[in-house]
Amino acid sequence: MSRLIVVSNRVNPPNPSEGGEGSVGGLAMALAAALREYSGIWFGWSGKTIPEFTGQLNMQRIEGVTVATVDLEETDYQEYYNGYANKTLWPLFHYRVDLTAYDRSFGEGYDRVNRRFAETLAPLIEPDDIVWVHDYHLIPVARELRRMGITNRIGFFLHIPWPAHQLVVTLPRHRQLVEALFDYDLIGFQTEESLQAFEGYVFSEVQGSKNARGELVAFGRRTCAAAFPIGVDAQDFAEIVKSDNARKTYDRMMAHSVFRKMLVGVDRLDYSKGLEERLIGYERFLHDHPEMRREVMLLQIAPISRDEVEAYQDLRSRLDGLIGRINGAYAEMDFTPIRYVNRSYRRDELAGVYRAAKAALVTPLRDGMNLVAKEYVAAQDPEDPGVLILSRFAGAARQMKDALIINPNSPEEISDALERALSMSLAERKRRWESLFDNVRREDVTAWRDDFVTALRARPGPDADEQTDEPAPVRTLDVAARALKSGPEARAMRG
Ligand code: GDG
Repeated sequence: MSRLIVVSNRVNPPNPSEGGEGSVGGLAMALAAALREYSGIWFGWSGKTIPEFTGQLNMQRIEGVTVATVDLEETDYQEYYNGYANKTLWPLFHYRVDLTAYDRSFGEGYDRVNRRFAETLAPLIEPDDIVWVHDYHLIPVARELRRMGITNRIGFFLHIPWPAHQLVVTLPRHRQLVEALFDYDLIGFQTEESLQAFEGYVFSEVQGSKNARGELVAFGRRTCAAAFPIGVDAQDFAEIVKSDNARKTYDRMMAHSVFRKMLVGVDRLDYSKGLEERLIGYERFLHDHPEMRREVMLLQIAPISRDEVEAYQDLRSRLDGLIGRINGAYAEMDFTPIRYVNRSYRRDELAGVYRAAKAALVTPLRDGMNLVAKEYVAAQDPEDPGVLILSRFAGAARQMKDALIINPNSPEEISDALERALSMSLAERKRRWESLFDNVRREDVTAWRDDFVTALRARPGPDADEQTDEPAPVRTLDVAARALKSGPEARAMRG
């Protein structure tokens, strides 16, 4: 079988025997699971900077995964990572035009680093390899590899939302960015909504079309785009929750919340996660339900993220102020309504925390998917499950319809959902959880990976006959789209 080469900005295989300590990003968990299954290489940035770029590869074997990394220059780090990735694409793709920096030097740094990555990676690629590039940091990698004559199948998966057309066109180089995506054989999005937004851009901005095979045609090229909702390793999570460390953490949390119901939030400290809106919703709940004040407490775990970027520093100080205000107003001598923690925990400890929580608040303003929602469900006790309160703007809301779905911009909706979750009957909690867990288990990380890799392998190689670019009759298009779609029907079709 052909090798798989995974390319992502950071290369960070978590150590499962240590409970995955240190791996805060959702991406790392998902990719390590994929690479242990297929032989291959994980390529990306080492996380280190040096005075001058050398292109020297560091090869290592970490946790059963062959890892190849390269160091970047300080200017690369500032322009590509802190700049174009974290100050331009991240805010824009999360609908925060107000926080988006449109700085030309960032775009130049982004192109330069993507070229450097491609030049370092190209010698590692063997003729039969398939290459899977991840996320918004690395969109132009395929373009650069193609320029060097690499004809292997290359796929791309976007972990964050693809935004509406009107937002994409605020980018000065939007056309160039989208054109670069047409150098991939397959483009994966988290949701149908993102897929449709991308197609909307292609059809109306660059007069692209779909051909009879369901491929997108534009810029004189064709590619295939589909939704592949990412999942978690549900089986593994359900096992971790039985480990000693998870049980100890569970006992500790239960002991600290005697006579109270614990609510939990777990998020990187990021403005897309709706932390302020969540706390304001919780404050509204405390205000509107004096009878329940002594029955609840909120544990918010929020490891610091991207703290060199001003918007993240600002958010951190606003959160400090907000939490101080709420605790000041509602605390008693023996009770603090919000416990706020800026460090990260081991994965098994997190599992114990999830299990001890009667409800989870997952309230992003925009999120590609959100793995915390799925982990929370995977960690519940089937005989006494907690309730998931989930933002309609998380990609996960498309699959997790039995959560209490809320609009995170509305403090009233958050407050009402809390009231409902805390007074929900055991029968309703079980019914909702069973349906959620069924989905989390079926649409897990293995299904995601296999769906994507199978679809990429199925793409015609460079020697394939020319295909028709005639516009498709509508019925044929539907069939092609369905065949590509991930999900239970598609998997059932493949057996
Ligand atoms: C991007 C997209 C998409 C958090 N705190 C700790 C910890 N975590 C882990 C969680 C979860 C992961 O980090 C966060 O994943 P999310 O999906 O919530 O969010 P992003 O990091 O923004 O990820 C997102 C994802 O990519 C995958 O495609 O779902 O939409 O934005 O796994 O458990 N892990 C540990 N200690 C912590 O304190 N060990």
